[in-house]
Amino acid sequence: MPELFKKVLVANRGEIAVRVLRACRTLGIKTVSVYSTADRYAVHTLMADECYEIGPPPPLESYLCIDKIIDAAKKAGADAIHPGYGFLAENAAFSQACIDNNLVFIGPSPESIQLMGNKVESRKKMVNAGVPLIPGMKDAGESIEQFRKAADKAGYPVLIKAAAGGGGKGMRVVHKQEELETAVDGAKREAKSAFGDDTVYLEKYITDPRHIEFQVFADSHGNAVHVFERECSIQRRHQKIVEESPSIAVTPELRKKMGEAAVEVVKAANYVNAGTVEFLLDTSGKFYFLEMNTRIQVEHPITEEVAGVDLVAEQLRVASGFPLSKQFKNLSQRGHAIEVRIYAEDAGNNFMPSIGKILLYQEPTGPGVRIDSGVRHNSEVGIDYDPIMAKLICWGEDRDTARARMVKALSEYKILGLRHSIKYLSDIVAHEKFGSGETYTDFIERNFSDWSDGVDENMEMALATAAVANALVKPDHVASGNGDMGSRDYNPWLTIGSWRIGEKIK
Ligand code: MV4
Repeated sequence: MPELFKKVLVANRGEIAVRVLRACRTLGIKTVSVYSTADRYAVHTLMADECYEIGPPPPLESYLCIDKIIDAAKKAGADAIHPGYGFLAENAAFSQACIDNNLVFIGPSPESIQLMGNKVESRKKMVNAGVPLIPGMKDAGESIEQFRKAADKAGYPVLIKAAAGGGGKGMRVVHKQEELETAVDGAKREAKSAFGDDTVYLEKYITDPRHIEFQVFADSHGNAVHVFERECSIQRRHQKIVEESPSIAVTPELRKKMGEAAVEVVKAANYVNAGTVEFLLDTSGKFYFLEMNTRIQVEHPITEEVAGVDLVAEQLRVASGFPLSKQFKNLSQRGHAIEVRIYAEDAGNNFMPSIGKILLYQEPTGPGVRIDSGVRHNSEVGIDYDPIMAKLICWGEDRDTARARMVKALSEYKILGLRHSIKYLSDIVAHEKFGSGETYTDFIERNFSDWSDGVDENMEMALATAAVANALVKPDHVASGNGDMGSRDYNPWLTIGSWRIGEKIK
């Protein structure tokens, strides 16, 4: 009989580190965090039972430094390392280094990570497994003649992609033959500089697709399941903005077919632990394997809410050697969940990162409202890392209830001291086209390319002044007509609406 880990090191920071630390606590596992000097007082640092400094703020000198993290794990006597997402999560060398040092990497094998990191190799593997692929090259392209032939066969438009790619880097759309050679050369150059590998290949370009991904899970005893889909079509420059589950484009029949294909991918890759199989769904309802992400993802909570499972706790159990727990063998979907990512950035000004100290931090709550956050009152948001502060996840019996809860929760979410994306997110979720489910990958470009928050700096200053004045008013001096507020703490943040303090008046 396997035994749960006694102590786990979390090789990450921010909201995902906090999420993993929570799961460890739920299972009674002792926790170790690592932190850069910029994160000395971060939530994840202070929350663990033990913490180890691993270097200066730049990721290459701390959160990406394999040796320092392995050293910390050994010093602490940890049994296993959870990599979260980003940083070293999909680094085969890190997964291998854990094995070499007698530590369990909470994730798949180095071989699975490597296979899925190479899009040409993973395509080859999936052809053999009978998983539907986007029409295109069976191998990396060598000569321009090969690209011409493949493009003619697939039919224009086509897409040039980097084998080492993913996340959109090194992609070029080609509409006619005359543009092909330039696009191949450009894609090669970009791939070389982004990944140190200039291997590129060609696929038919799917127009107006939806991005549908399946959560998958496999144990080390040969069991593999899917935990339904997430629709992540609402993106901006390959950054997801809103995710939901279930997808309104997926019927029960399609779910069955796509889910079976996702499980085939898992089996063909000898995959163990949590993963995500991405598909494109075209306008005619055909689906194609896109890639597999070999990590727990940012948007995993919507799956947890709809399926009623704890994916991170299951990662810990499965990595300890347990078979999939019984709730994973009898899964069903209930209701609808939506997630938005709360970033420290200025959505009204080209999404410039916004740095500084959080002066006031107030999270919403209520039925169906969940927040996974990595910050609190007085947290510093710096320039060294991805500026995600938190995720807000709303669940409801149906999509409209989840949406209404999201809009309400966003209106109660108060973060002062930095620019943030709350109003932008609220406008998206409340948008008529979002309501009707026209959520294709060009949703943002189509409907939000000229979005502005409509807040003028003078008005903001006036509102800030009014809020301070209001905060100084004693409850029994509040104007009548508001019910029996006299007996409560008067809190102006609840009703003041979506204003914030920006850089200019800090
Ligand atoms: C595609 C595609 C259309 N046709 N492949 C973007 C990120 C990378 N993982 C794959 N991507 C795409 N691959 C073919 N053959 C369109 C995209 C794409 C996209 C995919 C999912 C979500 C948002 C997207 C936004 C632009 C392009």
